[in-house]
Amino acid sequence: MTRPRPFARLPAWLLPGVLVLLAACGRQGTETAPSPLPAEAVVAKPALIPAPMRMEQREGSFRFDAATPIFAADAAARRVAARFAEMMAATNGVEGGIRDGSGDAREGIVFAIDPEASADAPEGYVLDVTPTHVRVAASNERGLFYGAVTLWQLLSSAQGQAVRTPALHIEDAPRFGWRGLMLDSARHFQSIDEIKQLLDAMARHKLNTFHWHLTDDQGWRIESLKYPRLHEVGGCRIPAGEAGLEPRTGEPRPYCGYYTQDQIRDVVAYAAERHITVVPEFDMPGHVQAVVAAYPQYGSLGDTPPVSNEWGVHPYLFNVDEDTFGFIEDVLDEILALFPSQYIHIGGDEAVKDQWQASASVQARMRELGIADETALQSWFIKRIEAYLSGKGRRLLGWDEILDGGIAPNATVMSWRGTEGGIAAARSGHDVVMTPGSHLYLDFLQTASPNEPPGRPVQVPMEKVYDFEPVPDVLTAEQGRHILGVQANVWTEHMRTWERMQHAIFPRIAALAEVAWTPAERKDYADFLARLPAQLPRYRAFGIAYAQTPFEVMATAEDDRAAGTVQVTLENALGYAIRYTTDGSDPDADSPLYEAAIEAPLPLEVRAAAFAGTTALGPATRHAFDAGSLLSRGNAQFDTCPDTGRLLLRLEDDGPIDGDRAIYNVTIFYPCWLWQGADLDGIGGLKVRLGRLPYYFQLAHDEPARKFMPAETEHGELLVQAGGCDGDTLARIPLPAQTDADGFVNVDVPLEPTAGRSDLCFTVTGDTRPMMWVLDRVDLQMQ
Ligand code: TNX
Repeated sequence: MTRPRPFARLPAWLLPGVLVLLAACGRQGTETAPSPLPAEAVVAKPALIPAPMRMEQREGSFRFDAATPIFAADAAARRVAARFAEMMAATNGVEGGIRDGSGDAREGIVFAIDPEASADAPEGYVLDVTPTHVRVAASNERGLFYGAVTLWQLLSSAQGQAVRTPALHIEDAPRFGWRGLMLDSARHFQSIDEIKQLLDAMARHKLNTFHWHLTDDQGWRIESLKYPRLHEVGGCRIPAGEAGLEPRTGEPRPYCGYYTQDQIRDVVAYAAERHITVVPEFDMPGHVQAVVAAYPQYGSLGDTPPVSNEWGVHPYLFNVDEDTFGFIEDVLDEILALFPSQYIHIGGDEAVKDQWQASASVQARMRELGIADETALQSWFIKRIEAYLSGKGRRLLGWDEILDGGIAPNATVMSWRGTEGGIAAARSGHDVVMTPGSHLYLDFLQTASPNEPPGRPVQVPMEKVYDFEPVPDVLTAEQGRHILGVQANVWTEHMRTWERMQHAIFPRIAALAEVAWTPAERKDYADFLARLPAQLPRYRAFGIAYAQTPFEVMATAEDDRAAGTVQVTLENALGYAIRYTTDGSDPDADSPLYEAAIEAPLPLEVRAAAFAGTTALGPATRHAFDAGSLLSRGNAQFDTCPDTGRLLLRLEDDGPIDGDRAIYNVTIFYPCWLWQGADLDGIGGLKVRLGRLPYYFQLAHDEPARKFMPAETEHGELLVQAGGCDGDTLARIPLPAQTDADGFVNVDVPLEPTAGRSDLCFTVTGDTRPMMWVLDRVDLQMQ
């Protein structure tokens, strides 16, 4: 059975060039229906991600096509064979026929459960490709599935309905037992279909743990039969600003979502079929504002907050009354019934203790218990939950703050504030999952491209993910065995859509997979980059909208307006070769390779694309420069000012409800933008466009670091300084109460004629709460 090739309708740049298409026509081995063999795609080099533990190339090659029989002797092998056939159908358009058959067939492909095959590696497998047949064997279904993924990757290293692959022998097993991905479904909510797509993709990267962050200040996402207000009230928030209002009526427009218990069971079963364990998280004692909104009696101060529509560290904490523990245990019972995983994540992070300090009853209880301070109280709280979970035969997992004040006896630590917490836990004999924000937080953006979506612009590029070493060398071998593995986290504050989540996850998940699976001594970043291009058509075949920014070409320009020339520097974030044109055509494999900055008279149009061999890795980017374009800058082209605090965010406008929203880089502690070396020769004024955002952040103890200049007029002024942010004031222009209907205001800034270059600094005076002005663009106006 064959299907049309899924790539047939895609533009030429999407077609992979790593393969060689041989027009090898011949005769099929049946006498009655002679028909030409289809063209054969040849795998020049297997592109396997993650790289296997051991791989040896052998003599000869094996041909796979629609006529290749696939044998499976038992139910487990048949399930694996069916997944293999599904993957081949998606990527190569061939759905081989599965037959009942013994594990010793000498033709076609055999999937075999063989107790001898990988006895000492619970997730391992052995794969043999010979010129006549392929055998995939493992001692259990899980290992066999990973063998099937490898074989599929081998055959989809080239594309076509007939593939010839080199003979080889692979012995493989993962480095770590915990190969995780966390998805935050509280800040933004995903459909069950999207979650399933993610689980499918995880399995194809040999990841085996899905940590599901289901509760937070901004939303409770688990249906509770005993406490329905959790999902009914806690499942909805009114988004900040315009996004939370019906445009026509001005009525509140809630953002809601929760998973029914049936849906959760479905997800858990779906994951299990793909050899993935779902680990739920019920975050406590902090990150519970949505719970307190639904059941204020379990909060510390007795007030009823709304479900939060802000990001950051919130003050709401559970109180420590017996009733509250009764409530938590009831909810945990519901969670335990839904999730069979050994581990249950109870959060424990970012619980600032202000409310416990302010609560008379919490303080009284602390004294009664003889607990010295709030840190010790949190430790007591977590220990109590740990005892409860242990009593139910489960293991407690928490963020590294569960070390503070003394860790519970059997707790496992997820180290997110760097690796220090993990090191401390391993030294004291506790198990650890490494998930440091610096390397494995996928809410941090991956390139410096202006085309990145909203997120955190402190970058976590591919190489940083790839280079993460989960077992710190300060640990002894014995302590190192406590590192169960690694996990990347997808926090979704800035990911309103599934498209954005996919952008964050793919292709960095490929680097994560290799960190989690491949032995340290087999890791090689250059080799990984050589294998990555073959992964992209696989993503496309499954409809995955991976990030394009790592494969695009970015340009920066230095102009000489007087001479009428420009110098353009091109860069690809992953360092792939760049080909470009300056004649307005799209570059192809014959276009010049970029080697040094392009210097040319204005106007200039550069089109460029990154290439792996002869294959363009994405659409060409177009960069046009003329006398006018050099006078303008959009938000993403500005630098951040000195002394603005550490938190740079790339934020989306709060409106419009439908359609594209503007995106702004903002240093939220002190919004300020710098145009370094602006050429002011002959400039008589500036046109400045500002947008406006609701200030929706909770900074907890960092709040005092927020600063702004006093306003002299009611709505603040746009302040423009020359010579940097301590320089002379060029203009101070009062701003209106509101933006125009399009969400922006345009401000004309007259300037005294000056000469030469200067660093222009843009700020707005006045409090950033409740609304914050943000710079959208600046145009220099000729005199
Ligand atoms: C910190 S990581 C958090 C999350 C945020 C994340 C944003 C952790 C345990 N807590 O609540 O979403 O930073 O990067």
